[in-house]
Amino acid sequence: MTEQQERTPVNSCAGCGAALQTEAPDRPGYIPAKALEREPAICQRCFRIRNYNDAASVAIDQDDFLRMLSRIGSSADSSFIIHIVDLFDFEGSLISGLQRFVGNNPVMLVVNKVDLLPKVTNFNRVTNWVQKQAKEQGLKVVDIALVSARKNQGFERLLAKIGEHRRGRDIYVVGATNVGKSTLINRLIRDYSDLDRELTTSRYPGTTLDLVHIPLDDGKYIIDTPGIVYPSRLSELVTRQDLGVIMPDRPLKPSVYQLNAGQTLFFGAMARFDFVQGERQSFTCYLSNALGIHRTKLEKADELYAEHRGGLLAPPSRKHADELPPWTKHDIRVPRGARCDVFVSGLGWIKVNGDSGALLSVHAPKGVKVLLRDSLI
Ligand SMILES: Nc1nc2c(ncn2[C@@H]2O[C@H](COP(=O)(O)OP(=O)(O)OP(=O)(O)O)[C@@H](O)[C@H]2O)c(=O)[nH]1
Ligand SMILES: [Mg+2]
Repeated sequence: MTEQQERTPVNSCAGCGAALQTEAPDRPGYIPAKALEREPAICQRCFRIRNYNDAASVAIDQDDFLRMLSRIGSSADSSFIIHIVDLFDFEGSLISGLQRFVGNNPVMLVVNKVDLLPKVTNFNRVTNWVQKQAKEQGLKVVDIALVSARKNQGFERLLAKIGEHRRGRDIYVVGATNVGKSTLINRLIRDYSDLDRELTTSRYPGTTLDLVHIPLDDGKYIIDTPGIVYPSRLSELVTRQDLGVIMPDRPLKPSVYQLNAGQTLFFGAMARFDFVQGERQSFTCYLSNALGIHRTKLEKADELYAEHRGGLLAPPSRKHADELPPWTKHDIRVPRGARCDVFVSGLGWIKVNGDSGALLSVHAPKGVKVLLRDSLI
């Protein structure tokens, strides 16, 4: 048996890594027997995602996956870890405690989806911001790179950095669901190798189901992994249809609201932003362009929500309104002179532009991460 066969079982799907089986169509890895001969063999689910853009979501066992991750860590210094985070959901997609899993193996932080930032963004500032955040989160990284796997931005530098730090090790690509792990590896395969391979990607979280080993020129592997599911990301809680609304697909067009204290913004019926106290100031919303924002008076907000949830205030639609957890209210004090964003994981952020401080209340589905951070832009 060659090393490659040993590591990449021939009986696993080349798109998502699931073990192939011909018995149960509704279980991961199902492939009709006659399709088994195709080379490379991909499961029916991957086939459907690629050709019809539809696929049932499949839950994988997170504990199994976390155990797998910690096995990477137990072999000290034998792997190079690329930790991908989504710039649109930075705090939501960062793996806190990654160090615990990966032991002494070097980690490089790759911040993906930079194409979503407005065209006029100052990227030096963003790089500094990422460095500072990573440090504050206690992440020990050998390097940081900003890229867009979709738009092929930052790849020359990314490759140079990988070349500098990898030193002949296998590369594990890890991250939360939907951050673009498989898209990034596909980009590397397509533009920087002669391999004829393609990993399955989709706009829904939970696409990759098991490890997928892809051979590198030096006999080592780059390994795609399933995403870690964090229920603190709004994007994990909404329906697939609503995900299409809250997840930006093109560069953000921030919208600016001049508010007086006592005014409220509704972001569909996904979240609510109350300006409770402070001088008149402007707030810049960095949210998917497809999500409707509705302004009202704070004193009328409860009533408006009760009456128009799922109608004027949507998504979610009336039919799906009860599938999201009820809102939790987060009281947030923005200090005088601070440059801050109110961040809602999976939804985006609201930049507070005033210097005079503010008292805010943010209502978001229970469990969703809401926090105040240094402003990104
Ligand atoms: N805007 C933008 N979208 C991206 C980028 N990279 C990936 N995506 C999109 O993000 C979604 C998820 O991409 P995947 O590559 O499947 O993500 P993943 O991390 O492998 O996801 P799992 O396998 O579910 O863990 C897809 O809709 C991609 O098109 C990027 O650089 N910019
Ligand atoms: Mg994937």
